[in-house]
Amino acid sequence: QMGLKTTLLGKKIHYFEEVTSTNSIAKEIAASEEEGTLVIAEVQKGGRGRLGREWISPHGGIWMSVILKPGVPLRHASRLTLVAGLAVANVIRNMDLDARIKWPNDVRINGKKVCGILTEAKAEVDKVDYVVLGIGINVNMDLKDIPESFRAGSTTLKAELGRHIKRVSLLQDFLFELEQQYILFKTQPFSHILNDWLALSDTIGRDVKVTTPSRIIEGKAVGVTPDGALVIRKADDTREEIIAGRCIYARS
Ligand code: BT5
Repeated sequence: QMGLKTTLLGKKIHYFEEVTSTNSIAKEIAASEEEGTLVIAEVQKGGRGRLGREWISPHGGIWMSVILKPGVPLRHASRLTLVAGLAVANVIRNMDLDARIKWPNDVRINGKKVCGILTEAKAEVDKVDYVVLGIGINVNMDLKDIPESFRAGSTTLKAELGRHIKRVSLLQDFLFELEQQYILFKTQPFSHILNDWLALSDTIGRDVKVTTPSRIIEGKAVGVTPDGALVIRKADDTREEIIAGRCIYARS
């Protein structure tokens, strides 16, 4: 037994030694599962990032997907990315590490990525049937387990703390925190969560370059809309809202 402190999240857990992607499995079973069901694996052979990118998932990390059925309009599904990022950042900060969130989905320590989040939703007309919240946390891997091309921008909790971390306790703490944030998400105006998110994000105020599948937008990140879109003020002083993209901080 996992000894979970949650009532909803992790009530049912599908545990695997090895999968292609926990998000893919979660999406396959989501329709017939209750909200809160978890898919978790020791290793992912085809871990996915956003926009077809890969997520390196060797032994020692936490690779999991949470099935949620918040019944919100599809345009609000991306809010859950912020909810999950906030929960991960809070839990890592409780370990005395200075975790910050880079819009939209990276949790980083000293500028290095320790966690990524992949939110996938299915909607009927406008209301979501389910949201699969995929969360990858680099816990006990050695940096050499991360391919050289990604290593410079990545870190693990073990590398930051200089010790091995008990993954089960971390998972318990994280699920508890995520459940708290999810309850707030469902019961409070989203501005409350957004304020907490903004306090932990280091994106606002930065000069950024955001790449979307269709174009590149450069400017200063000046805010986040209630749906989690990044607001960029461009050189010509016009503003643009970007719902999804890869954000790179310009050197300053
Ligand atoms: C993400 O995408 O950050 C979302 C990652 C979500 C992973 C979870 S694990 C459980 C669930 N099942 C899945 O298949 N996925 C989810 P994105 O923002 O696109 O970032 C991807 C980029 O991060 C890659 O192109 C690399 O540069 C970098 N990267 C890949 N693996 C990494 C790792 N383990 N640690 C740090 N950076 C990594």
